Amino acid sequence: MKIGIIGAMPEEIAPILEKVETYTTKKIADNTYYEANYKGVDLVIAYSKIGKVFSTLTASTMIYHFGVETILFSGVAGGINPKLKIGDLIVADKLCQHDLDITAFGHPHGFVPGGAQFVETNAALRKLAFEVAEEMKVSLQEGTIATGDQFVHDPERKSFIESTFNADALEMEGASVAVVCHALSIPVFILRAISDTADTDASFNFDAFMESSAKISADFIMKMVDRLER
Ligand code: 3QA
Repeated sequence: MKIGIIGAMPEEIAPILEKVETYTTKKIADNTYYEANYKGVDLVIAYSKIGKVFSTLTASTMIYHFGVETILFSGVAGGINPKLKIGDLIVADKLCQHDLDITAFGHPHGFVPGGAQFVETNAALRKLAFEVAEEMKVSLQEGTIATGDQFVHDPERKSFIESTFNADALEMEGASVAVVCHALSIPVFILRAISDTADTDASFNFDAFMESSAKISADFIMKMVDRLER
C-alpha cells in the first residue's frame, strides 16, 4: 500500500517527517516530495504550498507520478461552528469551494457545470478515524469544510460561508485535493485541527496556534497510518 500525505505548509508536515525519521527526497513539478517506509507502509509526503492550485498539483503528482493509492491531508483550519475550539479536530465528510462563483448564471455558489457543489470523502477512512479517536480518547467532529483561496479574517465573509454552505470549518486546500481524488477514484481523507476562528483575531491566533494545532492533526494522521492495511 502506498499512501500520500499532504499538508499545505512546512509546519503541517514537519511532525510527520520527524516521525518517519528517514526519507529520500525527489524534486518534481517544482516541489519536494519525501518518500519513506513507515512500519511497512510506503509513504509519499509533501507540503503543497498554500491554496487550491498548488494543492491540486500536489495531489495529481502524487497519484500520477508516485502512484499513491490513498491520500490523507493533514493541517489546520479556521473554525466556523462554535463547537470547534482551537486545537479541536475536524474530519470533513464533504467539502466545497466557497470562492467558486458563477451565480450570475443562476447556479448555486460553489457549483460549475460538470462538477458538484460538494465533494465527499471516503467513508471507510472516516470510520477508521472515529475508531482511532475513541482509542486515543480524543474528540473528533465530522462536518463540512469550505475551501477557498483566501485567508478568512472577517466576520462577514465567515458568516457568508456559514450560511451559504452550512460549513463547520474553512481552509484553502481540502476541496481541491478531494476533487482530484474523486475524479481519479482515489480514497481521500481530510483532517484539520482548528488554529483560529476566521474572524478579526484570525491572523493573531493563527500565528500563536498553527504549530501546535498542526502537530495535533499530524499525530492523529500517523495513528491512522498505524491502522491502515500494509
Ligand atoms: C493560511 C494557511 C493555508 O494553507 C490554509 C492555513 C487556517 N485558518 C484559516 C483561515 N482562513 C483560511 N484558511 C485557514 N490553512 C495561510 S496564510 C499564512 C501564511 O503565512 C488553513 C487555515 N482563517 C506564511 C508566512 O508569511
